[in-house]
Amino acid sequence: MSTAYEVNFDGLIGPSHNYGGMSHGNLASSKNEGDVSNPREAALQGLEKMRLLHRAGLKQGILPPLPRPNFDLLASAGFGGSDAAMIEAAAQQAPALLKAAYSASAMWAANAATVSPSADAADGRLHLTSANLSTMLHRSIEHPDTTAALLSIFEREDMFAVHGALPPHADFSDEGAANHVRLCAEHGAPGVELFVYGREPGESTVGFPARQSLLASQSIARAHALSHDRTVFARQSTAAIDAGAFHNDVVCVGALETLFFHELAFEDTDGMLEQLRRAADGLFELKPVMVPEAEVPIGDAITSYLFNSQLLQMPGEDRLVLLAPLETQETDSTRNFCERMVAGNGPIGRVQYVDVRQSMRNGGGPACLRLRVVMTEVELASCHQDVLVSDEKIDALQAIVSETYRDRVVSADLADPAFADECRTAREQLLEELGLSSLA
Ligand code: SUG
Repeated sequence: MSTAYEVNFDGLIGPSHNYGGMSHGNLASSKNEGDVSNPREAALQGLEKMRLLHRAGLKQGILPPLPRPNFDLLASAGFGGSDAAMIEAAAQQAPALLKAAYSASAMWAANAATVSPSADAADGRLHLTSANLSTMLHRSIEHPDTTAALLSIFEREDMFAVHGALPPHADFSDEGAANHVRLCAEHGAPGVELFVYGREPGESTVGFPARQSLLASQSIARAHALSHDRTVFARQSTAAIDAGAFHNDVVCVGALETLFFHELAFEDTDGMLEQLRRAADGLFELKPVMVPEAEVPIGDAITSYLFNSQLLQMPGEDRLVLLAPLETQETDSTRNFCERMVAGNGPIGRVQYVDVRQSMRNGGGPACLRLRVVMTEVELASCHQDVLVSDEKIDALQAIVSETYRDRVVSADLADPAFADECRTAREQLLEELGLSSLA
């Protein structure tokens, strides 16, 4: 087995970050609709989180912001002429569409793709499938640009297989790694992949939308050449979705042998754990950590984002570290739970809090902001190097953000063609720093 690292690729928050209220079923997005956003602060917070993990000795990468506004969406809706003419007409005739075209939602890189490391794939390649994100209009426009970015970063076809998104139909609806957990003894060893879905093909649901379909999860497992015996499909509970867990990663996170989840996360918890144990047989012993509803009500889990934390193996620490949002510290039940948990002798030994409030107010915690890519040393050395983080790279990106991003955006700003120019200029500078100018 070759040495492998879990590399976190975080989405660099784009200059058009705003509170659009566009994600039905995502309580934070609905609650903060129309509030003033601060894209500069958002991007700086995200970059500080990357710096923290880099300094802790972890491998950290960056995914670039996508071009916004997305003029293809406006053109699909019949708007034409110059960029300024399209924006002005859309602002008048279809403001909701203009908002979708401007969304910076690609920052939530956990939704960019589903990733299977080469240790799990029969063909020995690292597989990435871009998510179609077909449930929400503003997110469904991400995947062509996401695929292009992934192809630029993971170029070598002998090592990496980048798959385009699944068909844009509800039966195939796919939200990427937010509904996928990989467990293993160590990153480079073969693992078990858990796919969590909320809906079967053809099934209609009431209440909040179930964004991940079983067919999508099964299709990805096949395309990634995963072993049938090491793959588990489990259903997300309707109670969790209706409480606001629009993705499984709002109520569950896993790393190495540990699965940390809320009591109400799964439709059949015992069945899911039994399947996982069987799939892990001979590889590792599963360490489940279930948080009871009686200790942390699901409503608190969702507003505090206890589970939308990064569960990390930090160099030099025996037990795992939970990198949680500040909101988890500010919520009594989750803070108390964390204190009890680390005082015990379970697999999670420390909780560290980070400020990602700008993202949180749209329903994105620390875990939403990153896509985990387990890479061998050779794979890491063979991907596009300019997206890998160093302190100097963070400094350079923060300088661009400080200079080119606004510190205040409201929906009326989207109607101003000058804002589109600013967004383009900022992105071009960031792309240059990331050696990805070909994506401009
Ligand atoms: O898809 N919010 C995102 C949040 C995604 C969080 N990702 C994970 N849990 N992995 C979503 O609902 C809100 C955008 C707005 O309303 O402006 C939004 O898209």
